[in-house]
Amino acid sequence: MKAVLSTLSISLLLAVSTASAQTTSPAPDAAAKPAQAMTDMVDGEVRKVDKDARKITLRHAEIKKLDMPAMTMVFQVKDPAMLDKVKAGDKVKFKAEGTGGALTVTEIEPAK
Ligand SMILES: [Cu+2]
Repeated sequence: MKAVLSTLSISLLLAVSTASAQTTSPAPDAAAKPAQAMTDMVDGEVRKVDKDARKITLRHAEIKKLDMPAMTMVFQVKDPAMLDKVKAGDKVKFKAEGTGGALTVTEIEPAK
């Protein structure tokens, strides 16, 4: 995991120095940011919502950030109000964070 992080940092540094070397206007840098944010959102489908337990079961695509293959699993949610926006069967995009073995959904939105 540490090696992966260092490689990522190096890639980022390289990307930044390459970008500044080529900079003729600030436009390319601004365009790169939304694309980066998009890669954080994971495709999923809601299987089950459990408001009382603040849990949601999601069938999700690969989560590269967390080194996790596609699967169906239970997540906790950061805010139970998030569960009012989705229901079983919905296609969603979400963000998850790992904290000591338990994964928490920090953002979720219906997929178009
Ligand atoms: Cu998983």
